Amino acid sequence: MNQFIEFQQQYLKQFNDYLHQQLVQEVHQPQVLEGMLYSLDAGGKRIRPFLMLATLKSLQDNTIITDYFKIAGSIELIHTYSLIHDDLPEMDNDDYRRGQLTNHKKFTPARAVLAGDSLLTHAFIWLTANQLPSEIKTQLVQILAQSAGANGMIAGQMIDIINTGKKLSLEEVTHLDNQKTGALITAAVQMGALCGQASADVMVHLQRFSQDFGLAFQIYDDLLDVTGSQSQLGKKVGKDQLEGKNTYVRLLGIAPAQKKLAAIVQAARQELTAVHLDKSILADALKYFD
Ligand code: GRG
Repeated sequence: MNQFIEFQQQYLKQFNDYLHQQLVQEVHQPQVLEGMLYSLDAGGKRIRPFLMLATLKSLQDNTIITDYFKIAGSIELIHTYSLIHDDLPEMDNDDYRRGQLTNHKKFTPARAVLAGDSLLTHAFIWLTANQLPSEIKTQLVQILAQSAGANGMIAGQMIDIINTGKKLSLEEVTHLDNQKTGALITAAVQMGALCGQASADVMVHLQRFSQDFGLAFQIYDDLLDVTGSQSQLGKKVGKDQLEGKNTYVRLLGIAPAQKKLAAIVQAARQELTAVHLDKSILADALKYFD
């Protein structure tokens, strides 16, 4: 049994429908809406929003989960924007994402830039137009903007781009990935913890848990790039190696990368054990790496 998967299955359709309907109601320019929905509806795994919701549910079992769809959705909007921009010819130049043509291939690069910009901006409408107290909303905006912005995901993306083809050290790759991939995952857990009124001590352990989760997610993604298939992943595989990307597999080799992944997952589990969350829905999210 995997409580995280059961939780996700319970709410996934409702969550996806909610995101779609909200955008249909709120975005009035037809081509802007079309571009946003094209990538959002393409069926991502929704790991980040469900990490936020699972953190909240693990802390407050009686919470009405649907009340937090807008908060969780804002994280997915940011993530989807980052994928659209990452796929552009001027960035990673990918033709397929989430099992379909990338946004710029379906439309045009100019339209893809605007679809990404709209998703990014709209995330902050959702973070502020909801029933939560103003103080919480301000903190949520801070967390998400810090993690997605110049000192978070964008910094990681910049380090990645300027170092493609050059070999970074293990420490440098970890720093890159903590920002590029880890920052948004950490934000998701932090936002769930904030909404779930976690104590300062629980917050510290959840922060460490989320950093480990983020790193594990990237190592797993690096491994899938060499062991997965295009139909499984919905995007081209083997590209990282070909283009000289700084990945764990390139740096360490497959077996040591797998060993490192297992050690990080174990460390993440211990953080939850320390605050008695080792039997929670959140703990079962770690089974993603099995
Ligand atoms: C363009 C500012 C900017 C940032 C881009 C997300 C990102 C940063 C780049 C994408 C390339 C990449 C492999 C990043 C690592 C993070 C990652 C594994 C993204 C894919 O996330 P999943 O697997 O995708 O959750 P789905 O489609 O399931 O949502």
